[in-house]
Amino acid sequence: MANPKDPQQDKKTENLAPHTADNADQLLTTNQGLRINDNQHSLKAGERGPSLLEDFILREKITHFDHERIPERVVHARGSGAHGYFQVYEPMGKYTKAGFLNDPSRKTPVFVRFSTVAGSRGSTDLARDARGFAVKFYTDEGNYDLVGNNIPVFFIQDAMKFPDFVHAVKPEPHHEMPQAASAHDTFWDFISLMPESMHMIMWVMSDRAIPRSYRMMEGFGVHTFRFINEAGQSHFVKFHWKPLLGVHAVAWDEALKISGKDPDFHRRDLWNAIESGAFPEYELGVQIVPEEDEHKFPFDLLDPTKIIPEEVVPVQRIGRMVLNRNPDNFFAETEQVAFHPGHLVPGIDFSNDPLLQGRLFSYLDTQLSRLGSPNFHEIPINRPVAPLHNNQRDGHMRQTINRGGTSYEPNTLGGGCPFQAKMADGGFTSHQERVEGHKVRARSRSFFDHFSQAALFYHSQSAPEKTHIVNALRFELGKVTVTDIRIRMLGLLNQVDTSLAAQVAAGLGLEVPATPEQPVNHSIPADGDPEQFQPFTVAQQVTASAALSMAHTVKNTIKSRQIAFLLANGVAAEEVDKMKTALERQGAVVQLVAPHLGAITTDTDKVLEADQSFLTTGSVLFDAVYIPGGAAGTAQLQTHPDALHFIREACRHCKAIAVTGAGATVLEAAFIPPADDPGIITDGHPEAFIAAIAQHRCWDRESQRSIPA
Ligand code: HDD
Repeated sequence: MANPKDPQQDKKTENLAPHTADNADQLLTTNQGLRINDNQHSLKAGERGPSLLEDFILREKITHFDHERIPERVVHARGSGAHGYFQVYEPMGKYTKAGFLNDPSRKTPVFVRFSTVAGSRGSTDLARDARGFAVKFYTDEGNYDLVGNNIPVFFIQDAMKFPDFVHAVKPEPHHEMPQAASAHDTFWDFISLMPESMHMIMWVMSDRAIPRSYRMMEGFGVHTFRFINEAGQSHFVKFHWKPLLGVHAVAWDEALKISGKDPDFHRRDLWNAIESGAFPEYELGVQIVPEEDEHKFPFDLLDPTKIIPEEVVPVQRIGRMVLNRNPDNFFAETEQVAFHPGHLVPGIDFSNDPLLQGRLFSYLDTQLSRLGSPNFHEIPINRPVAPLHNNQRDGHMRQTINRGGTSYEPNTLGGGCPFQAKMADGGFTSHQERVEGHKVRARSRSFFDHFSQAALFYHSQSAPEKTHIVNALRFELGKVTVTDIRIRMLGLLNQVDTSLAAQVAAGLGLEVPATPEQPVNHSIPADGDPEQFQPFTVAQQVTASAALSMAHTVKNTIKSRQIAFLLANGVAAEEVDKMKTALERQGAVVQLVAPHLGAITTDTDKVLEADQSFLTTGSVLFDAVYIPGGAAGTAQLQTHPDALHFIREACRHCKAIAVTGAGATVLEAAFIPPADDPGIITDGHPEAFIAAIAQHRCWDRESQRSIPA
């Protein structure tokens, strides 16, 4: 019988990894299996005497505790994981021989880790930052890792700059501030000298960098990869993850407040969604480019600061990933999982993107320092499901007990085993790309258009999204203390879009510098010819791309949306029931928020139980607000400062608000006058409310109404 006090332990008993342990009905032991009789007291010389060195039980326990921590990841330290599976829709044999992309009947197990980049392990989920989107596919042919982000481009073009970039964005070295934030001098100092970062800067200053949920963000492999088919033919490929719930973000003011109210907001959201059966789903998309088209784009396919617009090469959706199981143990799984872009399977290969090439060194190296041993592949979460046989031996914490007298190849004493695998047996061979060149530290001129795609992104945004980018830049550069850095940034922004630069400059009380003094690229070698490094611009194939704006995302579902019902004693029970039933039928989650926890009396015999009080929650943790009628209840809310703040803040953050009956009086008390606002439902129609919530936000409200929070 399982321990009834631990629901986590009670949950799952099937398909457990080989080393899974639980304590249900077990006796307490040391790590050597000795049963412990007293876990309360150390061994002492007399009741009030000194502790004895002999106490091996105390020493084992404390020593283990002292060594509980491993170094956090240098980047992507803050993360959350989930298990699930991936299933391809149709065989992709025309392009790739990868087994898991060819058998629609196969459910390939996956483990996904979402993360922020800059913050420490305990930092807030809602930092303005790129999000990691790393997927480990446990395929029959070995583990394949697609180690991507929620943004399709990167800050730099060459891995050589990665440590500089990370040092610049991390807390400043002298005082270790600020945590999980790019709004500080060193980051913008670096960026202002690095024009190649401008496209990525547009993305991280946009709302993509403050997602509503890990379940509502896209993922991208970023680099161009290769698909290789049975015939050995190569196609270039860009990977995408498309969330079925659409791509949605919170407001910046909201992100700041969520960081205080619930720094685990994304982690909790992912966990709760999976626990409740609202499994996150994403479709895997690919953009495929035949080899012969490599040079047909106005940018270099190997440049990780560029996208292929979806209007130019459409994204084909080739399969679906479902995340349906939370980890059993955060440390063992989410913390110890080791991703590496070099974990490949036959049918997928690299391109020469110089950022990717550097990553191929970094990830293995970092696991050695973080997990402490070349045997990290033996940790349960990292083990392939494909059988593993080789002559690698020993090392710290080796688990495998290799049998036999030979550990080399070729051999005769071991019967020649293990054998090299023929290609027909799934043996991996690298794509035989023809390469020749001088040994140089250099970058192709084809990488030097730093502004056209930054402009493409900016021009593709809706009006509210553009405003958010302007405000993000005003915020971030407003935190910069060195005026020269701000001015350099205005010079760069001016080359993306003059009105963007002018608006940011106005917010900073500065003038846009005369352009171009010279769009100097400071990232040049000591003896480099500055002329050679001058950026240029090339017309892109499209001037705007609908796929880049979140305004065009999926807006037809309220599944798993969090709806606050504000109520107090005397609330109209029938109205609560009706709205709750309608919303829950659509998969939304309703929480009753009241001035106090416990029982809430209604206008009938029915008594409701409050889920939250105004003290334990806040509007920023919800997607929408409903205020039911009932004269006594609404009378209380009308004068309750926290209730009024809740409503005004939700309104300011452009959320859907619905009232029924006397609920309208609370809206009036909150000084929210009736207006032509599709997000405020005053006739209480559940259908209208559902439609408004599905829109995610009514962002136009920001410019049309000035409701203070
Ligand atoms: Fe990286 C972690 C994604 C560039 C070096 N990276 C890491 C993770 C993700 C990415 C999702 C977290 C994996 C996890 O959840 O454990 N990184 C990217 C993307 C990049 C990128 C999409 C550019 C397109 N990274 C990049 C470069 C380098 C690194 C250029 C080094 C040259 N990244 C690392 C690392 C990390 C890492 C230091 C830290 C922890 C780890 O690898 O396992 O090796």
